[in-house]
Amino acid sequence: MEYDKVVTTTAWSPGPGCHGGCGVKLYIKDGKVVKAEGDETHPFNQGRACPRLLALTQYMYHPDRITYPLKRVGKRGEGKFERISWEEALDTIEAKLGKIKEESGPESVLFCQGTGRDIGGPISFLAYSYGSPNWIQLGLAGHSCYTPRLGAMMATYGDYSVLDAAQFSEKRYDDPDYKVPQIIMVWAQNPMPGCPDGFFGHWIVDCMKRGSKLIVIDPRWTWFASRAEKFLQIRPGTDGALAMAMINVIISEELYDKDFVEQWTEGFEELKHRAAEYTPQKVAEITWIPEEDIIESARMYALAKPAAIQWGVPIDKCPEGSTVAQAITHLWCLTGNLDVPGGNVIARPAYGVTTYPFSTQEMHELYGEEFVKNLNEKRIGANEFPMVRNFRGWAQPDLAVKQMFTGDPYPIKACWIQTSNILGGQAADTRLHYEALKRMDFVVVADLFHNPTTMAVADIILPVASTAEKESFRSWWVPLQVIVPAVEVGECRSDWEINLELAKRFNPELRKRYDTVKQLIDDRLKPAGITYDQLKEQGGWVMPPENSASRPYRRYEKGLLRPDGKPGFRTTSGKVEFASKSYQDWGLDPLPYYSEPPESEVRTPELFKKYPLVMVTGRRSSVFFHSEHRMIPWLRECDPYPIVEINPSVAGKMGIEDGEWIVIENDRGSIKRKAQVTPIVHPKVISVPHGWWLPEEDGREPNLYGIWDINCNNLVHIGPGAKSGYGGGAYKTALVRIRKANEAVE
Ligand SMILES: Nc1nc2c(c(=O)[nH]1)N[C@H]1C(S)=C(S)[C@@H](COP(=O)(O)OP(=O)(O)OC[C@H]3O[C@@H](n4cnc5c(=O)[nH]c(N)nc54)[C@H](O)[C@@H]3O)O[C@H]1N2
Ligand SMILES: Nc1nc2c(c(=O)[nH]1)N[C@H]1C(S)=C(S)[C@@H](COP(=O)(O)OP(=O)(O)OC[C@H]3O[C@@H](n4cnc5c(=O)[nH]c(N)nc54)[C@H](O)[C@@H]3O)O[C@H]1N2
Ligand SMILES: [Mo]
Repeated sequence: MEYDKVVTTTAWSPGPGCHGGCGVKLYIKDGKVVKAEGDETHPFNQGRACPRLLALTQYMYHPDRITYPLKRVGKRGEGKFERISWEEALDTIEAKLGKIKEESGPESVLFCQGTGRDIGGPISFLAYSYGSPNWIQLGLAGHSCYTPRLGAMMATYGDYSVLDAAQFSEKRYDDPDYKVPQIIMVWAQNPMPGCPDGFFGHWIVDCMKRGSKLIVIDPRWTWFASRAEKFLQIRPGTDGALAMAMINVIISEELYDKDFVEQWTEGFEELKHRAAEYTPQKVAEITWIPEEDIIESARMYALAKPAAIQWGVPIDKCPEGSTVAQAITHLWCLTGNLDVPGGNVIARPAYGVTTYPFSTQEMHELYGEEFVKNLNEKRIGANEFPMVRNFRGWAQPDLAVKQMFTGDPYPIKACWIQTSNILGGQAADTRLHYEALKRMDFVVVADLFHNPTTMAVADIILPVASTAEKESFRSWWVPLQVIVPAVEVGECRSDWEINLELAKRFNPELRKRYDTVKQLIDDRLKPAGITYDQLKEQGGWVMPPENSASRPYRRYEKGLLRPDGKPGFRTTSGKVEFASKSYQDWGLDPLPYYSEPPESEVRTPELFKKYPLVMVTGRRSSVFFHSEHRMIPWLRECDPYPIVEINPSVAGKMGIEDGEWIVIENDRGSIKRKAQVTPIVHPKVISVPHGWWLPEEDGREPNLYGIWDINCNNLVHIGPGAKSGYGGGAYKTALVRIRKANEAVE
């Protein structure tokens, strides 16, 4: 085929979904994208692309895509919407939210996002310009996605880390300073379909090709597990105990890095004392992992130089996720694998550019200390949880949903929902969030497609531009890169464009600063000394130079991490803190410990008799991003049904055949799933993918695209909550039972 032009850009939602970063080429013919593929010159993905990117054209030009603003004309849930102009949509929003601000205060509006697509920047900008402190992932119980891990690393050494796959150097694996990790511990993650949190999953395969060996910790045989030296088939939610036992082995056998520990850390004796409680023998019982496997894995990891850990979201979803993450963080600190080639390197946003204020530190840099202080007065959860107050800018989701009912300490009147399908994917306890959202006076959803949330509660829907239609930028983590618009579709506008326009209406001061989105981007790019157009001209991306704070290695030796320029880490002590002073200040145990899942064979044995299976939800599919893409033909064909994976020993006993529809239930309700009988799951566990709704079904109430029948979050509770306010969303540990669909309910 002949093309009119090829546009080189970055793909970062909407389209492929995901946490982004891939360089892509979009082929344009007659004003339309006709083909999308990976850009082989881009250091992030080196030409590779996921199925969702390859299906971009089906996504962009799907007949169901919303391409102009809509207002609801029938009752909520009737599915009657009418086309309106952008002017009418924005005027209505301005008037309604303006009135709510006047009558109830700006804090009574929640600004709700889903996971970290290209949204944290625009939505926080709008929330703060409007005056609301309540920027939130509504429904994400315990804010259990990445935040507990980020918080633990920040509290331990004042920065975040990721596995070093040479991603911080444009030469990648050929960089002479780089070393391949001898051992990679893939812990509670399946990075290939997921590419989570700025990490490209295939980098692990690249490392394997160059010699890395794997230890995999998962209740399920993943592709990586089947190729690992050691596969630890763990009981869901017990990772904290396993990490403590590994620390125990590494300390008692003196396998830790003595020089690093002595020179750069403190709190070692306290940690040693705490870890002594967690003998491999005791932990073997807790975790279902044989004692010798725990010991051998700890030795393998500690003796390998370098070694790295790549970890996933189930850690956050453990009870007290921030303490589990702390224990795992200690593993790479104890073994001296912090910020060394092939270890867990410190990851900072490229050039210190903020696309998305990850932490309070960045909030201070963007908005000033006074602003953050005021924000905390009314931010939901900031007064109850010191870690929520001091570590990140978000509101706490479990308290927020309660407040939507109680109005205490102030009423919640409206939700602005942008990049989140709360009822189709994000929220634990779907019914609770459905009822909470129904109570709102006004709900705006900015999305590309209808979904159960738009159908149930949207009053206004704004049509959003895909990744191929927008101007944006990204500094998570490297390279610093721009997103370049290739075409236009209908009347769709980018999240930045929508939010900047509304922000100016609520805060006219902004008119003086930003006429266009590009001006705003240029402002954010200032720390890099480059403009959007310059970056676009030079190919769209740039890597931070050597010896800068956003490039490894061993920055703690060079004085590149602390604001005072001294060697050491960005903690009060300047050291890695095994006993965290921040945790202590926040009223938490300064040392890591294990706590049992809220429902389990150990904690609730009576319940376990009734519901003897652990339901692990949410393993990622490479053709879907959460609840997205179910309507895209090429993608749905690869993963057509809402399934449940069941071990043959369990299915056999119950006479369940592969492919048969079955019921999964607990005291909270029941759902239907198609059985996939497979030995890859542990016999005491079933694995249930999340985010399922059926776009081909009736979207109107009461059906709502079938969510009450198939969304697994009907069976997931929001959990008792973690002490820190972060962690413990019970998405991986609910107890359930299964039965054939044709059996009568007891
Ligand atoms: N059972 C279970 N539930 C889970 C999980 C689990 O493991 N198990 N995981 C949880 C986790 S970790 C997370 S982070 C949440 C995620 O939950 P969400 O991030 O809410 O994910 P989605 O349900 O896909 O909803 C995203 C919506 O935003 C739209 N969208 C996509 N990109 C953009 C964009 O750039 N702009 C705009 N305006 N709209 C966009 C999509 O069309 C879709 O309707 O789900 C949680 N839910
Ligand atoms: N294609 C695609 N990519 C995605 C997403 C998507 O929906 N689709 N979602 C994005 C988001 S927001 C996130 S947070 C990431 C999440 O991506 P991951 O962190 O990889 O999370 P999961 O796929 O939920 O689980 C990973 C593995 O952990 C195992 N597991 C489950 N429970 C436990 C446990 O208690 N302990 C241990 N050790 N293992 C456990 C599962 O069996 C699974 O193999 O992916 C991101 N990337
Ligand atoms: Mo997530």
